[in-house]
Order: sequence, then C-alpha cells, then structure tokens
Amino acid sequence: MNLLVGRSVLFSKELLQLADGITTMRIRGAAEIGRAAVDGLAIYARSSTTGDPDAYMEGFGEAYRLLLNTRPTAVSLANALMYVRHRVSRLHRAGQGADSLREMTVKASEDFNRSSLEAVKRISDFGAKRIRNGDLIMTHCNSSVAISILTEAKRQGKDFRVIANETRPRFQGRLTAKALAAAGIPVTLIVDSAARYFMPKVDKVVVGSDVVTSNGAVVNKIGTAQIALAAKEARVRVYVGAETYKFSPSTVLGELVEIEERPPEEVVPREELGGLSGVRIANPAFDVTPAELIDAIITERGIIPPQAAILVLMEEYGWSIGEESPGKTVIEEE
Ligand code: RUB
Repeated sequence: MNLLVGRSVLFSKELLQLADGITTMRIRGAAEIGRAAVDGLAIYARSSTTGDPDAYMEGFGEAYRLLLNTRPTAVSLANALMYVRHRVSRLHRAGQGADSLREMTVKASEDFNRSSLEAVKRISDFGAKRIRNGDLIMTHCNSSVAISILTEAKRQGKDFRVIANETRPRFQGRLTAKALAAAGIPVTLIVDSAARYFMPKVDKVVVGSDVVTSNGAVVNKIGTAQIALAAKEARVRVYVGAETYKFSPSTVLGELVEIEERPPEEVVPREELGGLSGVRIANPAFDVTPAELIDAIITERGIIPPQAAILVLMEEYGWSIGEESPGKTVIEEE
C-alpha cells in the first residue's frame, strides 16, 4: 500500500514505518540508524514505478528529507544518506534513466551497509586486542560498536568484567547489560552517578560514538564526557569505537555539532510534570568529550589518536571539501 505524503510523492507503508522507527527510537544507535536510513532509500527505489528520471529524483529527494528529519542532528544518518545520494545524483546528471537510478539506489544502499558492517568487524578485531584478562571495563549507553569489541574479546577467550552505566533517561545501558550477559560476559549495571565511585577500580572505558569532529572531540550519549573526566582523574584509558563515516566533514568548515534536545517527559513522567510547575527540564541527548580526555579512537582503518581525526577527514574527502572526488561521499548543499 502506498501513502500520500507532502505534495506529490507516494511513500510505501514500509518506508513510513521505518522512518517512524527511527523517530521513536525503536531503531537507535548511530550505526543502526545510518544503515536503516539507507535501507529507507532502497525501499523508496523498490516501490517507485516511474519511468521519468526527474520524477524519480523528486521522489528520492522527498524520501531523503523524510529520513533526514527522523533524527535531524544525527551525523551518521546524514552521512549515510549522502553516500547514496551522491552516487544516484551523479548518474542522474549523466542522463541515466529511471531504472538505472533505481538500481544505483539499491546498490549504493547495500554497499553502504556492507562496508558499515565490515567496519564494525575490523574495529572489533583492533579493539579486542586492547582488552586483557582480568580487566574491568566501563561502558556507557548502548553502542553496537563497543558491544562488538567486548564480545569479540570474549570470543577470543579473554576473561574480563564490565560495568554498564544505566544511561538515564532512556536506560539504554540495560540493553547493553542484557547483550553482554547473553554473551557470557560478567556485567554489573550501575546508576550513572556511581561512575566516579567505581572508576578507581576500572581498567579501561570503552564507548561508541555518534560523531567525531575535526579536532578529535567525540559526541556520544550524554554523560560520556563526565565519565571521561572521571577516567582522566583516575588515570584510566578511554577508548572510543567509531567508523570513519561518523567523522563529520562539516566541522572542518567551522560548523558545530548540534546536540539533540529531547522531550522533558523522558526525564520526568508526564503525569508528574504538574508537580514541578515553574521548573524547566533540560534533556540534551549527547555531550562532547574533548580530544584530551580520549586515549584513542578505534576506527576500521586502525587505532588513532583523536588528534588524527583531521587526517581521516582529509583522506576521506580530500582537501577540497565541497567538490566531488571519484568514489567518495561529498558534502553537498541541501
Ligand atoms: C546511542 C549512543 C551510542 C552511539 C554509538 O544514543 O549514544 O553510544 O550512537 O552507537 P541513542 P553505535 O540511544 O540516543 O541513539 O556504536 O551503535 O553506533
């Protein structure tokens, strides 16, 4: 069944359900939303029947915006969508027909997802080497990359324990604790405010990332910066697992990463908000951990100091950001 959205374009129910899944955080975590977003473009391609390439591109643009607005501040989502759009737009400009554009949309989406999963696998191989028998490792939120590093270390027979911070207000730490326990890793769930209390006993902090900026700062779930600060104080190493598509090229151009502000009802249930009249509730979803609080970023290209983030961006996009370079994602004007 196709549904009418906006002025002109019919979207399938499947695409709208996927978009809703990201908005409502049924689908969440930077890696998963990036992969889901390009799946959304492939769903659009498969449901489109037009023979007119311009009409195809109009619908593509609407699907793109629908998906981009599901979590508008998520860099992985925007970068994933741009990866596909760049390849499809190039064919459109070269005068290709609607069938070729459809095929390229599906192919680029599959390519992105394959390389994203391969990146996680390589990061896990690199990261697992840093985990030693007897380690106590702290993690925060629910990062598929951090979990993958830990489960790979476990698969290699390493014997270690994990402290998972519960991650108020949405308690993604419970998901992490469940996943680690299911993998046979001894795990203790703590409240976020107990992180510093436990830090002197911790050997390493391993977290994921939503965005890496050109100066090596890491944007991740709110609370990460506080944990990194406590780790620094206790001389505990902080490792961040991040695929290179989470590095933000627009930060080279001076753009700041916008932090998602989420509803107050996530902090205080709606029915209790009345009892707090006159109180403003702030609910930022992410915070920024500066490079000096991070020991290393584990990417699929290797383990790098955070200060090398600019080199990753230069290699990925070239110096001439804003211009096309073959085979690479480019930053295009919206
Ligand atoms: C999830 C979160 C994760 C990163 C990395 O936040 O902050 O640590 O997205 O995850 P939310 P991954 O629950 O608000 O999406 O390693 O899976 O990309």
